Amino acid sequence: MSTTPAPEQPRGHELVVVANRLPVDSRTLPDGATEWVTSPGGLVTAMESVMRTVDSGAWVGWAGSPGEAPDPFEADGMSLYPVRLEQQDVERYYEGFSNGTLWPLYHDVIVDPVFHRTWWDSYLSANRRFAEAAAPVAARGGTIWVHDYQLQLVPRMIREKRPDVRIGFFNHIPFPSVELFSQLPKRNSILRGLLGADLLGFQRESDTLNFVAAVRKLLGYHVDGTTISVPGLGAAPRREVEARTFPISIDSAAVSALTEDPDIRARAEQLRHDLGDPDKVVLGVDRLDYTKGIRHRLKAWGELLDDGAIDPHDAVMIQVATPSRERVEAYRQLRDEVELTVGRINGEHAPLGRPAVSYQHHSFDRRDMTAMYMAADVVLVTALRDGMNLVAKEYVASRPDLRGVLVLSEFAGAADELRAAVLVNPHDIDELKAAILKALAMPVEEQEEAMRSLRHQVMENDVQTWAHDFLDHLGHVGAEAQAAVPSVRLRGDEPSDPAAVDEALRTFSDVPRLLIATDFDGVLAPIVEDRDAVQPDAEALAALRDLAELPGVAVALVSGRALEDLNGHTRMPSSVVLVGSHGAEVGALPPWMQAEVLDRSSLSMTPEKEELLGTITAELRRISRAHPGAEVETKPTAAVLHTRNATGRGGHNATESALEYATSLPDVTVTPGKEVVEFAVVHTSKGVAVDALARASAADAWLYLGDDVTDESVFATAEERDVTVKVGGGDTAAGLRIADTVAAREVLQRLRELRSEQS
Ligand code: ADQ
Repeated sequence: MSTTPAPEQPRGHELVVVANRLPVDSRTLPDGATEWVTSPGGLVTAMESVMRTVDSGAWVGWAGSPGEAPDPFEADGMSLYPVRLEQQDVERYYEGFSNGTLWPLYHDVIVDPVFHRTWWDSYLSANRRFAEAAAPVAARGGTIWVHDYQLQLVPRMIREKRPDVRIGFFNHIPFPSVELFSQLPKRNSILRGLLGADLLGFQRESDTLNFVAAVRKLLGYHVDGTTISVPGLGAAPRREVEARTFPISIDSAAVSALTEDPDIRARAEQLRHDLGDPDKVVLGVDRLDYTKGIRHRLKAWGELLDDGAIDPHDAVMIQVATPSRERVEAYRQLRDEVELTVGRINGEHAPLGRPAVSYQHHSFDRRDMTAMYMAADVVLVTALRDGMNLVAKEYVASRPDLRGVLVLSEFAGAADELRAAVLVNPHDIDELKAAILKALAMPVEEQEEAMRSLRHQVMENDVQTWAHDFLDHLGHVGAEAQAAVPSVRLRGDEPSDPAAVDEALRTFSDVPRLLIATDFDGVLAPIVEDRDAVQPDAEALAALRDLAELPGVAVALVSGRALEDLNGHTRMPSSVVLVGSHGAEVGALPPWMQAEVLDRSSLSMTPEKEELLGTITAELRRISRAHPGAEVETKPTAAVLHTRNATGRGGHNATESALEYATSLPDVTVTPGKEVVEFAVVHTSKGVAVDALARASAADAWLYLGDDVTDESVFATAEERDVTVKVGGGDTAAGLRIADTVAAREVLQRLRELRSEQS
């Protein structure tokens, strides 16, 4: 394959695929040089077709050998960006957490999942490396498509770096029921990681529904059908994420076309001959994986021979078992068992000079695979659990002659579409035996009828349609998500026309039930260098106190400060609600407010969160020591790095280090503000808090005054009747702008005046 170094992509790639493996393998030539060979998986074929429709496509993944990664290079019209994995990552991230923990758990614990905390650490850091490789190479507004269970944290990690791109995720394996998924350590981090995507694709409807149920039960997010409402990260607004079923397929036309090749036809005939020209050839093709039900299949075959229901002179079974994950213990054991069973069956039943089971533990090229499918009278797909199972579809595509019978496990995703197959429960060995006998005895007309229906399904729905459907859909939901991000309504520093402000206040104060909420620093008190020396505007506070006494008016102070700190500086009466730590701490509510509306569950601290907070605080302290003047504030649910007093570029560098550190923390809400970065271990924002307060006070409309980026999360949730006021300059989603704290005081006094006139 010809490869060249990747050319610079100054504008980035329109479509970026991220998968554990790059679609190439390296091969060492006799002279010691290496060359890249395309590995012809289904995903590669699918992507080739979509990559042709975009100007510039890229693929990010591991090149297959541990240690230093090769430089990016160009192959088959695609830019490939290798990700570095050390030997330890291969052991912990790939063989460990991906294939020792997630794989068995997601396949209904056919074998016991194993978990080690070091595996999780490695999964986290490897996912970060994939995200870091993918984020910078996508074009502005481009699309990033992340694949499979090894990379479930990547969507969120990319979103934090690139809120402008559309992110899709496809899960190739099943998604387990919520009861099983709940066993997974770090389950919520995985869900949050996935929810960084705009669109999540699953193989079967049941997978989609399982995922949505897990989100609802474990994260408590609001769900409408399979659309999930995800609270914004930090200052970001709430987002809608869609989960949807996209059954994967194969390059059906290409497989079907191979059957016309005279050489492949000849191979198929030769194969039957080499097996001793039996009446029937039965075929199984699988990666040697415990999910594929190879043991069950061999047991059924062995018993049929033991019973005398099958004569080994008439029927031969070929079992192709591709080597897989041989360093994982469960796979080593499986190989031993399968090989022992094959040996026993052959020892007891094979006629002289030919096998009862022909066992092939190696790879074949596409042409040989097609020859095998053409030679097989029956293909057995007996998976105990399988995302889709492409072998089932490949067999169907290889039979334009309409001959042959597919025996298909109902636990394979393919069973949802391939209803005309002989469907079985492979756990029931008697049922499996009966299905094999039925398939072997099926009359030709019946075979043709079933195969015609199966082919209709497989030829119409190929992998190209699958990829295009997914990307089309991502285009739609991504566009909606981007439209939902509030566009900036006001730019620059110019305050709004005072008449317009007054008009808005008049209309607002006519509404029966009001919530008046405001930020503290920068609105009720000028920003000062020493946070403890803050001087609130006494008259503004007085106006708020008075407003809180008026009928139909609820008043709240919403601040990034810790609740206790906020209380200390404002000394508000109990009629005013205090909200601290960006919504994570809510003070006492007046008796008439509906406390149950405020979802306190997300606010509760667990021992796990306490520990996490301790780790974060220690790391932020380390960063602040390295940058003199930077300080760390601790709150009950958050740690905050303040850089206002750092010297020189120290503030900038400390912030950069903190944000870099943040990418390793998927279970933390990171909120950058003015010379401050907050790490909260409970997930909320000022917007979430104001929304909840408005509901708790049954307000018909609310007004909010804020000056900081963290206040944008409130502005973003405003509806038509709500009034949003930005204090000071800068782009904002607020509808009105006033100059400073003096103007803020005037707004509150004017509201008091207007509302008092009514009562
Ligand atoms: P896999 O578990 O790898 O994929 P599967 O869908 O059966 O399973 O695909 C296996 C592929 O490997 C087929 O294309 C098959 O032809 C090929 N293959 C098997 N043995 C071979 C051999 N010895 N030589 C050459 N080729 C061989 C995961 C999920 C599946 C899901 C796919 C795609 O576990 O459920 O269908 O991803 O999403």
